Amino acid sequence: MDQQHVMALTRTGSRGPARPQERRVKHHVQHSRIALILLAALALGGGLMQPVIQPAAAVVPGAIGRIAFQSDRDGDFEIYAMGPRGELGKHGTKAKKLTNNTDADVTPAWSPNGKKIAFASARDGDHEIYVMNADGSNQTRLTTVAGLDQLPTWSPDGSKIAFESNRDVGAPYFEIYVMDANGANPTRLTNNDVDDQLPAWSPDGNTIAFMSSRDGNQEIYVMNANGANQTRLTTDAAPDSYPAWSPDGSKIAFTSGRDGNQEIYVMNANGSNPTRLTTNAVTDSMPTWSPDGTRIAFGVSETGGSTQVFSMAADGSNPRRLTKGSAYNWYPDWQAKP
Ligand SMILES: [Ca+2]
Ligand SMILES: [Ca+2]
Ligand SMILES: [Ca+2]
Ligand SMILES: [Ca+2]
Repeated sequence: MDQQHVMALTRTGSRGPARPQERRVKHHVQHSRIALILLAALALGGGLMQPVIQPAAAVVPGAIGRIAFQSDRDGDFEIYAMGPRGELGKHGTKAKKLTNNTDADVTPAWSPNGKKIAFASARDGDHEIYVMNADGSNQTRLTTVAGLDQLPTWSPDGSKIAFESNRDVGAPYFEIYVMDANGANPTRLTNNDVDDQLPAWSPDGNTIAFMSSRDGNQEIYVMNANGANQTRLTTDAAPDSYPAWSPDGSKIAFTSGRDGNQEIYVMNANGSNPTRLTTNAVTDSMPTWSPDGTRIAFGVSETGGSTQVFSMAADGSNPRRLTKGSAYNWYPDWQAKP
């Protein structure tokens, strides 16, 4: 699994942890209330409040923002971001390259406020977690430990980042860790002789979904954000991986091979009612929800060797290809518009 996963990141791709948005929705509600109060004050008292009202009214938390992904279209993997309709069609725009170096930059994860991107990069010798602004500026390393640190996922309040790592000496397996958003206080949450990977923080902040092979094959699990109460949600002989929370926290999308090849599924957050969303002969993987919950972006391996980012409605209908070319375009992560 180690080698598989390294390969996944450097060539065949990997998936997107969930980007919790519920807190932003709460903020939106709060902002709306504040705006209403200010509007009332404005109506009663004149125009003094106008400058305050404007930014509050302009906030649309949970609105569909850009889609970050990793691509090797320029020779090695970099992080890119494109508009929600992708690079094709009348409304398409070319993706903007946010990193630029000769080593792998992979697995982007938008911060809950949509202003930063955490990602993994091998630029300093092995995979470490970095963070940068949404425009690619101010790229800062957060981890400094030998071993693969990758797959970051933010807590919904933006204060912490969970990730997977095989850093611990004598433990060649991946475990889930959490650290402060500035890289301080890394703490291991899982501890066993199998791989625990692909953390995805729930929108309410209480739960981290992840993939583990502890019961014989890859299954989706959840645990408390402090590592307690590790509980299995899937029970299928095929690999189940890449959990991604819906913005309201009620559902988890994931990848499974249970019907013959890799497809996207969705289940209730307690594991009930798994439902297949894609049906085709190629690999569909790495789901990420749009911040308004209406669509799911995911990676698709196409015949001929390229991989592309697609999106579809949350019920699996209306698939739309978002990237083009012959490169690997993988691992989408959907931004809540700041
Ligand atoms: Ca690079
Ligand atoms: Ca490292
Ligand atoms: Ca399984
Ligand atoms: Ca498929």
